[in-house]
Amino acid sequence: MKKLLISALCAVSLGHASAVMAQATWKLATGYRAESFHTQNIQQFAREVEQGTGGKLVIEVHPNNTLAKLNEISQAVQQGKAEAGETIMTSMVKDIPLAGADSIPFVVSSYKDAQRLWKLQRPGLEKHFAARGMKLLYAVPWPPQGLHSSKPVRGLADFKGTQMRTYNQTTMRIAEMLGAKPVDVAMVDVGKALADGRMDNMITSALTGVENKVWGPIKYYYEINAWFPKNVVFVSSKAFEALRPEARTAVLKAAGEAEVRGWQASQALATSATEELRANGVKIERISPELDQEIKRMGEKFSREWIRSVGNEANDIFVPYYMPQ
Ligand code: PCA
Repeated sequence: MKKLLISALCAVSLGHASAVMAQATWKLATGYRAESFHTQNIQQFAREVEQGTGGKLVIEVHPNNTLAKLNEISQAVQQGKAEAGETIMTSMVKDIPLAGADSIPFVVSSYKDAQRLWKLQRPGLEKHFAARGMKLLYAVPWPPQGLHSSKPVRGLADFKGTQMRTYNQTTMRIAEMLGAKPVDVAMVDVGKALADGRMDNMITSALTGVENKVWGPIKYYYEINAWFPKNVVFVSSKAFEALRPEARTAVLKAAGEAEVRGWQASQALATSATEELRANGVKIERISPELDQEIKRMGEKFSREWIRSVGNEANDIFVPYYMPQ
């Protein structure tokens, strides 16, 4: 009897141990603030994953560059410092040139086209992520990128020698092409850089202007709709594969829903943020047709450089993008 009891007890505790072992916590690093709509969306994704897995998988979100800096998040996941991460895709262009497809100026000018481009970009990107031991979960765009400036911008000459805030290699190259001095400033430090007089202008969303309360130093916003950069959320393949099949399915389901929700939020914020800039005294204007032509030409030069750096994979995206069946 005693023997029986002991073996029954062992079975109970073994059962318990395997349940505990099946529980996992993922640290997810992001370089954006907790209040950012991207981070809020991730928080909801985390809640849905927790519910969908019956509490077997907990995702702990570490915002604001606290676990790893924005540009180092993909390495942090590859090195196992975090199980999961979110970064802006273009932060990875050195390693994966294809990641820059969404930030070529003047290719995409609407959410609908941004969605088409994402569908074409995703398969190639997934392969590159997989080759580095990562699984891509979902991507959400920032609202369209416009030009914020402290002074009116009428022609290319108005960029010459100005301090242009950049947030990655792509925006740095654009600043160079415009004859401006690139000043690297993280999204979370834009307000301070403006207050310190370290920047005169920047190309980013109206939303990023609002989140950093740029009014005051920034007096003009030009809706040039230059590109729709995306943030991408990913996890180490090892962490993902360690999950039970049902948990994997729950993660992918929640990721699909987060993607749809994120695109809707981005689109709604695109309009409301521009209105908020206006309400705070920023003049919302259009650039002159001459400048428009000049920056479009610069966009073409940028895309030629990009295609050269990517090679054949660029065709897989842009042939169907420009010639849909
Ligand atoms: N905001 C981020 C990236 C793109 C955007 O709209 C930033 O300015 O850093």
